[in-house]
Amino acid sequence: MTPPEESETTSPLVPPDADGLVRVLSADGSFDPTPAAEPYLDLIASLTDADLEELYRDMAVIRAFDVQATNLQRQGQLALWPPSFGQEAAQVGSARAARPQDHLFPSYREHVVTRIRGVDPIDIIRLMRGLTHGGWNPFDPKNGNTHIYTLVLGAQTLHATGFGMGLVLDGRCGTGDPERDEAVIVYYGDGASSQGDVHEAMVFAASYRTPEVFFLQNNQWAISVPVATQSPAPLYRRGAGYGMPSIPVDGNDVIASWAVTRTALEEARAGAGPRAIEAMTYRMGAHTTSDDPTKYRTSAEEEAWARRDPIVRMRTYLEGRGASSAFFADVDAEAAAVADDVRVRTNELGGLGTDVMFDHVYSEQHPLIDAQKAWFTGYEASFEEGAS
Ligand SMILES: Cc1ncc(C[n+]2csc(CCOP(=O)(O)OP(=O)(O)O)c2C)c(N)n1
Ligand SMILES: [Mg+2]
Repeated sequence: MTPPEESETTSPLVPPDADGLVRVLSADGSFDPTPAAEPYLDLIASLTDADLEELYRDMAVIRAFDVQATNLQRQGQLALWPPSFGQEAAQVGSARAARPQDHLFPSYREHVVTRIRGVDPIDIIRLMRGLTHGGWNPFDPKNGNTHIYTLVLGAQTLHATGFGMGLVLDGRCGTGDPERDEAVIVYYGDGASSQGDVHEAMVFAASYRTPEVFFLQNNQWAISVPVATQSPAPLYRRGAGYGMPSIPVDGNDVIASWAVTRTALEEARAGAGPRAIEAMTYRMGAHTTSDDPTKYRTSAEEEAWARRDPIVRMRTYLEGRGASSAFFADVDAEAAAVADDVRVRTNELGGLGTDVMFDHVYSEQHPLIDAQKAWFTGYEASFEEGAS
């Protein structure tokens, strides 16, 4: 059977464009701004060739890392891997829009967001190998104010709002100095948008006017639940109910994602209160390496979204602007080097001492944890040579 014909925006496999969608790059890589993109065009014009090439490089490199990490999980090196495959433009655009003094609260698949801010990708690998509870220290200057991954859906929106309230109360935003004022960006998914935590976070953000951007990556799926089940109304409209400007953006367009987030962060930082962004994207891979998406979605849908691949789109655009083949070769070489480096360093990680996993559960010693630690130590010892 031949796949059904589909138009650019009305395929049943790809939701129709949201009202007011901001997009500048069409799926075919041509520069074709939507009417809602008009207010952002001057800002976009300020991007140099080097800036645009950096956005592409970020996306291409993290995809190679993501594929490598998926392979490492398949080879038994990691317990789990949540791929970022397909969501690179939403993540790169939004993270590159932040200023150094801003604070980022990821969910669990924002691999390129953390890398852009300075987190060593091996720290995510260590987390997914079960070697650490947290992964990295958000307050270590090399980690660029990047808070740790949060697997409890939506909880990070409360952390971000609390942090934003602190910024307000400490006078660290809204002073009128964009070099000094700080903002917060928090990442969450379409499934997480149904969590009470997200709504509580929005209530407090709105009433305290936190300098905060709620960045929703609508990747169309919450494991096997399609986004239509989360809400009969488009998710970006929810922010308006809390009195926040809410902007739908094509999350597979890295330039639009950058411009919309840059603007929202600048406004929030300046004291205008929180903003919501819904980035329309697609999870091109499995939810995690424990998931089999063929059980709940069609290959026709995956193929329709593959034609909107954010990296291919940007590459076509850059080629049209005259980017050299030497540039693309250099990116490919860097991507391969980063992926190789992660493999080498993963192989050097080794296992976990039996003590470590129990040491930081509570700040003080705890009898239940002591009992679990003793049991686990005995269990591990039962595998040793000579154990009966
Ligand atoms: C509070 C809570 N409930 C359920 C889960 C199990 N769970 C993990 S990921 C997930 C789906 C999340 O979907 P979405 O928010 O759209 O993010 P995505 O994985 O698509 O990036 C669920 C239900 C969880 N981690 N936390
Ligand atoms: Mg989702």
